[in-house]
Amino acid sequence: MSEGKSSRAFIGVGSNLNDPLQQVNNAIALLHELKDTRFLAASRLYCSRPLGPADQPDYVNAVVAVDTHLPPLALLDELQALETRQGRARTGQRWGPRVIDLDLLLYGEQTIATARLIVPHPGLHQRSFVLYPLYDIDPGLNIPGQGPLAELVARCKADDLEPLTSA
Ligand code: PH2
Ligand code: MG
Ligand code: MG
Repeated sequence: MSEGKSSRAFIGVGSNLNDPLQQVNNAIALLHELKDTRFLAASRLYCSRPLGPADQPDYVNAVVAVDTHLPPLALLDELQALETRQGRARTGQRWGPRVIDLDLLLYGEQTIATARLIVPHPGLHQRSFVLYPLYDIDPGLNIPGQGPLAELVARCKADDLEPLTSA
């Protein structure tokens, strides 16, 4: 990785099609190779009941932490390229099933609201499948505009979520 200051970013990983467990593991492997970026940690993997249309398979979800020199939109470009490389078609219905989903959840302490990118990721603060994996990696984290992650986790039920791994 190049010299100079980097930003800590968190990436949500999700899949509920074509062997989701393998899709998520594959995505985590690919995230190790992101340019200008140091891979820091992956959360446990979770089985998660679908948010949105109920007539779709359960998801496997995880969160990855990186330190990156890529600016937010360049990182988003890389994540979307990985989604495409892993067979994601960008035509699916909103909140519908997908082979792989890589969401830029947090980028340092930044708040971003543009047509292409909203950070922190909308809904993050109330989604069990994001909050619990984030907590695995960085329990002291503060969510811009929302407050301490620990408080959000304490308020969020986990009855739709089950850890698959203990790492
Ligand atoms: N992603 C969605 C819609 N619904 N549900 C779960 N449990 N996990 C997800 O990652 C997820 C979802 C759209 O990105
Ligand atoms: Mg997405
Ligand atoms: Mg998503």
